[in-house]
Amino acid sequence: MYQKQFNNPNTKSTERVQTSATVGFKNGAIQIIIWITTIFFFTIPTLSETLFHISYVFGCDPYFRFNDLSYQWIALDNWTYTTTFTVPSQIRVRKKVLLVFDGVDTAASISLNGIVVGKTDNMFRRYDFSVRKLLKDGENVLEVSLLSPVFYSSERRKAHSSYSVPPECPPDVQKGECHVNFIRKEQSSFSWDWGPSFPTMGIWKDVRLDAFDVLHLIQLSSLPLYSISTQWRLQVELLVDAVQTTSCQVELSLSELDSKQTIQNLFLQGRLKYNFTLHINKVDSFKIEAYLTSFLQVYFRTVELIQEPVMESPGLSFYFRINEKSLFLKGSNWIPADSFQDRVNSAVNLLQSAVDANMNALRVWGGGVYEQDLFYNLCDELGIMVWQDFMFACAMYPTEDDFIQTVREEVIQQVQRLKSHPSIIVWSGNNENEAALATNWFNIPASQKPTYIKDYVKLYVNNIRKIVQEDQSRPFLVSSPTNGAESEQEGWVAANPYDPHFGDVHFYNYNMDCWDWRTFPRTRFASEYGFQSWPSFSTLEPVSIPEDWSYNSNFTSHRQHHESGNQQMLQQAALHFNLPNSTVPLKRFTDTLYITQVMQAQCVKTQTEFYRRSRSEIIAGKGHTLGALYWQLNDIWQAPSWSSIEFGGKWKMLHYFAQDFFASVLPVGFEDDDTLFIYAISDLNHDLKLRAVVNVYSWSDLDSICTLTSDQLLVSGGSAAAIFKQPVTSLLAGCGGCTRLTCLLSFHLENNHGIQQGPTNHHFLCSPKDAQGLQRPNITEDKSGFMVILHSDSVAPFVWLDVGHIQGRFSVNGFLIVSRNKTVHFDAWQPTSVAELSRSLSVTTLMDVY
Ligand code: BMA
Repeated sequence: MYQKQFNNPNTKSTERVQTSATVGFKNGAIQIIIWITTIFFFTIPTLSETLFHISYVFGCDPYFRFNDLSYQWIALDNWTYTTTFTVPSQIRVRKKVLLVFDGVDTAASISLNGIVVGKTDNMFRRYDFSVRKLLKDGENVLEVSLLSPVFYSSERRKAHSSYSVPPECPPDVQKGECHVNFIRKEQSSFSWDWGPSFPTMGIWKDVRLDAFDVLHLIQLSSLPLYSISTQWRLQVELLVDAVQTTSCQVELSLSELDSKQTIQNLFLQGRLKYNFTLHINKVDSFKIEAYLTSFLQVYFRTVELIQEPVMESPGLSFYFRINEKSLFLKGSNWIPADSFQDRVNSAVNLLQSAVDANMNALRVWGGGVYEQDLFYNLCDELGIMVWQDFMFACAMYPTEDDFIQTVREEVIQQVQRLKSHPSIIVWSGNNENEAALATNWFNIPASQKPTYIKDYVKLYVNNIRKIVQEDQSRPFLVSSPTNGAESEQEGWVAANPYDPHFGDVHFYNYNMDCWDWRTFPRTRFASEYGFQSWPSFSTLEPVSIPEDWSYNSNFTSHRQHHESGNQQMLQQAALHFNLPNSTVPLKRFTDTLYITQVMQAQCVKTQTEFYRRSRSEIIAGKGHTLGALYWQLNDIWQAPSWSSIEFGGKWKMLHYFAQDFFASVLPVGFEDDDTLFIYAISDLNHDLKLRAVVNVYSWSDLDSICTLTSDQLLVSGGSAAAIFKQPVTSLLAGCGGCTRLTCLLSFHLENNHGIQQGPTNHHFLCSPKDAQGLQRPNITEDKSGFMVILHSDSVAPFVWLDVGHIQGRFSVNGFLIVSRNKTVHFDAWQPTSVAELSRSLSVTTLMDVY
């Protein structure tokens, strides 16, 4: 048993005299006023530390080299956090005093002045304990005794003797801990296929005393609801703790919209929820608008998940209609931004990076945490739609009473906390658990399957779904992937939850050739797909030493948590690229990191473009794709993974590619039976008249050999249409001696004034490794301000600019050069200088790695 003692510096009480909450719309505010007595709160700040800070005490970054193994022992022991504090008299004289923990990670016994006040077993719940009688004059001692989460989980597993709840342990390659499904804690904290095992223990959110005499407002939430008959109404929910039964006046008003209501309400003694409805006279616009006030914002928007028969296709559609407009969801999947939640400060940067890559949606994946309020506030403001999973992933779960009870409380609290956020457009019960059952990941004998289905339905349908359905403002899906309405028909576990005719699909295949779009399923909604890559050297360097810097080092295989992942990346890359072969070991290593990023960017681009061009058509009964969320946006540490952003925020090549492949207007080129097609895709609200312009280049020359232009086409807003079609042989024949091996295509869309719409795209007619005439370009740089002008004397694919450790991003990167000059800007996220940037700048092109 280890004791950790904190001193108690400068604790102070803060008086919260405000007992009214104000919410707003546009330039005004809705007010919810309850006339009650003063509330006091008192923070106990020194407990807000997580256990793994101990590794810093030992002087080492837990992410350094093999420290995840070196520090394994920390989570195998029990720990006690102790603090002392004195309580101001205005707190102690109140009729009720609550000791509030916004988040304890995870299994703990809490005592105040030697008396146990309660226990915790769920990281995702807020806990409070009535402690007025236990508080003393002078020094109070608060103790939080944490059980090893590894030990706790294994004890729970042993107690569940009747049948196993798989998986028992993660695969060996993940070097993780067992039975994480028995503890209500971030599931990836026991290791994942992209993350280390750091089963944290500690107090990960605030601790305080809340003191009051009559009423305490614990949670305020509001939901704007729309129906044709009643139009808009605002459902306001107050979770109130009343010391005694009290009658109070509650005033709801929205002056701008001329809506006001005053209610005399009886608040019964105890903790109860009260619902009020404010009828709104008129909302002029469906536009999401925010007005920040002290407690809550109100936004008006509607969400529908459309699952209805589709012409010429078996199955049902699956797409989101927001404010009566069908939207293509473009984005990625969010995982925890750090193993140590209390040091996450990158949300702003990561979410801004998502928006900068033209994403409009993120899925908060079910093996992590319900994110902090700031995350959802930012999503509201930045216009990122959130697919919110509940925190269950890739496993079966127990359903004993106490487990169900703690999950119920977790779901009630999280829905109350999060439902006011318009950014959340759908709740989803779990990650891949329907698929795990249906396709028998865990080799459950057929005779036992009904038991697991019964448990599945009990947890996600009869409990979670029932609670969440009180929120009528957004849909609930039981799992992801799921067949949605069809899964329900089949008793909640469909025979094939990956059926492309229904719901959403997760798809991974590392053995196929990712340049061949025929290998991708033409789904209604692709909520996960992806390929791994390595982060850049500047990200790995701080957590490694020179002996680690080769693709075959112990470090390189240690950081890879996905079986055969490092080989798969090279195999995929080798299909189209020569693999790095430098005799200088460090260069060979950094070139290999680069080539994995090239491969990943190109693979995810091909797949995403396939989904986007499938939005308006049905081919062989499949299509009408209206969602592409690739796996995964961010990283939890410095390691190979499917992410497009490295730990620390640096954009991989994929993220730069996403800027283009998620652009609102986009030309996509592909071949079908040796015919080149170009599709014009538009996510805009209005129609465009477009033509495609195709430039044919030789790999050996910067001057275009010939230019082809399509007829003009009316492209409706929110559609994808073929705009150009020509057999490759006739195209090349008409273009002076070109062959598949000597030429490549670059193309863009233009409006009727000849103005380019959307980015320029390209299509390779062969693999770059077979290209004839591709030369090592001579690239020189002119730097002025934070701008680089590249001068090239030949065609150069995958040109990569890197400024090492300097935080920031380029305007474009990983691009194809088919012009003599290319200007690139650098957006610095930290103070830097032209001199520093110039010193750090390196330029790599595909030919440099051969
Ligand atoms: C998906 C996710 C994660 C995983 C990823 C890559 O299925 O839900 O569990 O990290 O695949 O394997």
